[in-house]
Amino acid sequence: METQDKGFNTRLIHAGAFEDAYGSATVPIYQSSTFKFKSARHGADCFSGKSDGFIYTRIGNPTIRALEQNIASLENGRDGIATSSGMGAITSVYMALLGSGSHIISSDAVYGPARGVLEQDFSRFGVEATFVNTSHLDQIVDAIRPNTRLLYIETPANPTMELTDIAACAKIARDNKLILVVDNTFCSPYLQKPLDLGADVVLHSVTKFINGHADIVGGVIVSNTPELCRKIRHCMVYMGCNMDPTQAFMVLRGVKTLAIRIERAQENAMQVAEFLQQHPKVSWVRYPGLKSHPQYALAEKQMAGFGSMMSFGLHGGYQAGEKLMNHVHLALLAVSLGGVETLIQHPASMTHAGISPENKLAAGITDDLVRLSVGIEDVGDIIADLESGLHNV
Ligand code: LCS
Repeated sequence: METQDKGFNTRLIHAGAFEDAYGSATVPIYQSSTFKFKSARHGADCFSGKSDGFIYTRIGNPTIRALEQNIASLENGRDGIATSSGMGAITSVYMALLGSGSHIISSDAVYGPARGVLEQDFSRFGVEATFVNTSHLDQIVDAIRPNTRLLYIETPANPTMELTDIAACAKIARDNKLILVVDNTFCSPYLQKPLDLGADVVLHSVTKFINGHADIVGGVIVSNTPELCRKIRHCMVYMGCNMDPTQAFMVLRGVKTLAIRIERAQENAMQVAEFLQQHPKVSWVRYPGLKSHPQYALAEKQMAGFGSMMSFGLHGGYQAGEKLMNHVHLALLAVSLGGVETLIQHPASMTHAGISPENKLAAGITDDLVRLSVGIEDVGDIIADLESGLHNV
């Protein structure tokens, strides 16, 4: 079905789906590593691009293609590239668009390994990286060098929940011939559409909101620029960062309920944030939906809702946070985020442990910061769990 003129909720269910020989209601799992050519000429045409038939699953597969087209449609993009994980998406983009002697400017608060792989690995191949607080646009402009190629942002940032103005970054990128890449994992296309705001590339860990059920790991990259799609797909295929057909099937299943999951989770999150904000043991709460968030106005401007991620600190610092995490029962003490279940974790010792203590501090990832991904359970139960946990702090 042609879905580009359909609404977002319709596209969640139908975009990318195709009719198979049996009229399957869902896109089947094409669990095949390779595909038979109709003739030697057809095989040659598939390789040269004259025919768009499938060749080999690392290069492309019908189930994976359906997911790529689904997410591309949700992001208002031209093409999608599915990857084995969110990190597979990030490293494919870095590999495709950076090279020896080139420079990337990135948010200092990003998912730990997205920064770590630049500092520890891409640096070995002569890629230079500068990390700044991209919430302050002047810091971006000051960091631009003649060899800067990429501007990479994550908004809201993991785990500080600081926001970066995507449209303003797109203007800086245009004026300076940079490619703007946005990690949209914390929002999903339901809440934020970076390509509409001028970004060149948007990527996701679909492990999180898009799949939403904490049962697979995966990633996706979307762009509107054919040349960028071509370059990134080439690197993804050569590095073997491809998704698996069963993974794609699971994500196609999960994404159908994205809108209703996010609606419920963000309704819960607002109540949880308000509860935490008034609690005497809580020293600060960072949630884009609270007027106390320093960029509340930007959240209202560029996000269609405030999401269900937040971070907060306790007056008792790290020890208090540790006690809280050991005394909650409903919230799972686990990394990852964006699933139907509420998760709590301590970034400084967990997801961002690979970043040096100085860099963590400079990025606002303080030792007292606790991160919460609010799920879709009954909100009264989530709050009661936090309340009893805080009682033990
Ligand atoms: N981007 C963001 C914003 C993330 O939060 C993560 C993972 C990734 C990319 C990488 O995706 P993956 O390879 O795991 O699919 N974030 C995690 C987190 O905060 N806790 O555990 C994983």
